Amino acid sequence: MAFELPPLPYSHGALAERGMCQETMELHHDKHHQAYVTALNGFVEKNPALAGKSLDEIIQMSNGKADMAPVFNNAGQHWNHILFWQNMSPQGGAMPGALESKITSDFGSVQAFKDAFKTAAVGQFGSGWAWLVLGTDGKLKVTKTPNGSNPLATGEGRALLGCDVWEHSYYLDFRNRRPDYVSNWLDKIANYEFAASQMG
Ligand code: MN3
Repeated sequence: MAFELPPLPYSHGALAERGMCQETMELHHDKHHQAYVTALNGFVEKNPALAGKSLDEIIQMSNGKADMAPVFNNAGQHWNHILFWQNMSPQGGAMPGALESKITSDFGSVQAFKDAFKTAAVGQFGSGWAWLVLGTDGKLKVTKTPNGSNPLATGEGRALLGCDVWEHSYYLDFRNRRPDYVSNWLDKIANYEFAASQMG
């Protein structure tokens, strides 16, 4: 059973007024994410060891193996983008009380969380991701990963929010201004309702 590109949970233009235009979404979802899925399916077809494995299993099997780096990168990016589309909303930016309380408890304040997330996102040299993770110690933390890696691969905990800081995610809307993209994403686009639902 081949991996498939999931449909967006909103229209391509749904985030345009919030700082992510329709063309960004068309390229990012329909072209970039599709390319990761197509490449991953190609690797699975050629490698019997990958046949029938789940996406999580493929990420864990290929993690840290130099000869499987292309498999890991494409599987990781498929996993990351499945989460990313759910991590955004036309009603983004509003934080439910339970998550706000947890963030205030673990970071000191919502602003301190946003500052830490922005520092991670801006400080990721080159392509990668910034994450809000529920750690194995039960505390929220902010992490970053390069390229297609993610908290599943690093074992740092459960990813609640992931922000794509590859240039394809922001260049049409913010050009080279990654800090402005991340601030806008946290304030107007991030789906904190979804993040809260993942705390479990
Ligand atoms: Mn991307």
